[in-house]
Order: sequence, then structure tokens, then C-alpha cells
Amino acid sequence: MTLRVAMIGHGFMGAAHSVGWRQAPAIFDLPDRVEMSVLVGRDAAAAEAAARKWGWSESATDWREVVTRDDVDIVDIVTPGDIHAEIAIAALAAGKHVLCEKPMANSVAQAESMLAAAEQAAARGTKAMVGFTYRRVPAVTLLRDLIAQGKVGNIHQVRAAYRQDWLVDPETPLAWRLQKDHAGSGALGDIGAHIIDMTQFVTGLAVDAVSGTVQTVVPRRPLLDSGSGLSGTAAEGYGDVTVDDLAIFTGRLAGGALVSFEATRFATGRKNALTIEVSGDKGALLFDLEDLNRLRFYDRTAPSRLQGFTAILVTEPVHPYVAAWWPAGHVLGYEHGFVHQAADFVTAVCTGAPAHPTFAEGLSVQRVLDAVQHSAAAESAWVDVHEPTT
Ligand code: SOE
Repeated sequence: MTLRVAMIGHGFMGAAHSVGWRQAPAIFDLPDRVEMSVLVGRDAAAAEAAARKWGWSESATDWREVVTRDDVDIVDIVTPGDIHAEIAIAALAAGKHVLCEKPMANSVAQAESMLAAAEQAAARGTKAMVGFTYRRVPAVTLLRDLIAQGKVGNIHQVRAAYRQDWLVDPETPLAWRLQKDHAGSGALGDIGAHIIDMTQFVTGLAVDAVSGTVQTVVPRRPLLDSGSGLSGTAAEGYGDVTVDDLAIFTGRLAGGALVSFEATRFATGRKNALTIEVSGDKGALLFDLEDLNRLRFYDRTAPSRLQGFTAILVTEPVHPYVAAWWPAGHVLGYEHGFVHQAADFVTAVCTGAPAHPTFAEGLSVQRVLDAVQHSAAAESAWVDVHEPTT
């Protein structure tokens, strides 16, 4: 059998997902073949150029028509968040398996309706998954496995940060990521969502309550002329930034451990620095995306003369995903997570194996994001994540 994929959107994430779809069948021994069938974009010429560049068989402009086509099995959503819900719900109703970029939606209400659609579709064997790709960096999967095996013991504290600096220049243009209508929130939803998901994923514990603050450092920016935003060029005139530039918050995990979260686009000198450190009574684990082939481990149970953080080189065939790639010691990079994501999703579709992150997990992140915004609006009061906040 061949699984035929339609991808809706073709910006930065569209490029990353295209690499994933193209490489997964070559690198992994997948149960079925994968065909990159159709790429969808609003502008016909741009969609056609992107399809040609990334190896899609054809391009189209009307996602509504594409998600109901008989010759499409998987719909991959890489648009801005404001239309995730509409596309995902239509695709699931049409019986398509759905992979949706993070954050899953722009609001809790949208995420709830997506989960309802996914639950109905699951009864017919249809899969829905959220693209929190960093779960599939081998060192992050290993971190999760080591925690599950008790290597850090009882978790006392987590420090999670995602730091970028692409907005430090006040002349960086007003991309869709800076507009609430399109993005829902700013650094909070775009990169804060990653560290919320990663914390819940690696610890297996839900964020139960939060207290935080958000800030918009540069309130007006030049309008965007062309480009995706991260690398766009400016047009004449200025417009309002309607989202946060940075968000700093504390989370309380089920069981009581505290997490410090920092999501910022104003960390001068930090380009794409995601770090997470989990501290427990038996040990600690530290991951740094800028050094993604290593996982640092502190073993408190080792003789004290041997104690200290050691670096595990996560490049060996015994490590998650690595055996499919190069001989031992040959490092991986940013795009490999997207390949692992495509391979895992195809495997789940073909075998019926669970596809994580589920839409329920996507909704749980959305609830945390929403609670942070409510806390920020209430002078950083603690907000319970599971209570309705609106
Ligand atoms: C922009 O901040 C961004 O592209 C995020 O949207 C992605 O999820 C992350 O992988 C890199 O940074």
C-alpha cells in the first residue's frame, strides 16, 4: 500500500516537514510506501515553486478540496495556528489521518473541538498527532526513558528554557508570528509550547498550576514585505505587535515539584537555545538543543569521588532512532527530528500503534498556555490549569 500525503502550508515548517516525508522512507524500514502527493498554498505560483523544490508531485490552492480527495490519506498541517482547527476537523471528518504542527491551536476552545473530532475519528482507526518534534531528538527520547527507569529518582525541580533573539532588532518586521489573530500568542505559544510539552513528556507529570508574566518589549514594528518573518524584509509603514515577546512563568507539576519556564525572543546571543534540566533525589539530566547529540547525566548514587555531570554521546545504535542512521558516532541535527516524526506517524497509521503527542496532549499544552495568559493578566496570580479559565 502507499500512503499519500497532502501538506497544507509551505513556510519554514513546510520545508522541515518536507525533509521529514522525503527522508523517512529511505532511512527507516516503514510498513508502507509514502508518496508526497500534493502541497497546498494560497498563492499558486509560490505553491508550485515550493512543491518543485521539496519534491511534491503537484501543488494546489484550495485546501478544502484537497482534504476530501480520495487520493489523499494523510493531511499534514503546517499553516499558522489560526486555521489549524478548521483544517484538522475537516480532514478528520473526511477520514484522513492528521499531523498538525504545534501549538495545536490558538485557543483552548479550538483545541477542544479538534480533540472531539480526533476522538470520533479514532473510533474509525484514524490517527491524529501534534508536531512537537523535539520529543524525537534521540537525546530527548533517551532523557524521558532514563527518567522512566528511575535514574533521577523523585523529581524535585525542573528548569526549562527556550531562548531565541530574532526580535532584538526593533526593525525586524511584523511577521504573522507577531500577530495575535494568526499566532494566538507570541514566544509563549510558539516556543513556550515546546518546553511545556517537553516537561510533561519527559517527566510524565502534568503542569497543574502556573504563575507568570508576559511582556512585549517592542510594541510597533515595520510591516512585512516578503519572507517568512524569521528572515523577512520590511515594507513601508509600521504596525502593532499584538503578542508577547517573552514569557517567564513558574509551573507546579502533579506531585508538587516546581518548574521554571522561560520562553523568549529577546535573549541576545541565543539563537535557538532550548535547555531542560531535571533534578531528582538520585540524579539529574540536562539536555541542550545547541548540543543535541549529548545528554548530561549526574548520578548521585555513584561513589562521591566519581560524581559530576558526565556527557552521554547519544550517537550509538543502542540509542533511540540512531541505529537507522549512520555508523556509531556520526552525529545528527535539527532536521532528523522531522524524519523521526514522519516515520513514527506512518508506522502508527499502518500498524495501529499509538501516535504521540496525541491531540489530548496538545490540548493539555494549550490549557497551560491559556493559564499563563490569565495569570499574567491577574498580576501573576497562581492559576489552576485544569479549572476553566475563561
Ligand atoms: C520559530 O520560533 C521556530 O521556528 C518555532 O516555530 C519552531 O517550532 C522551532 O522549531 C524553531 O523556532
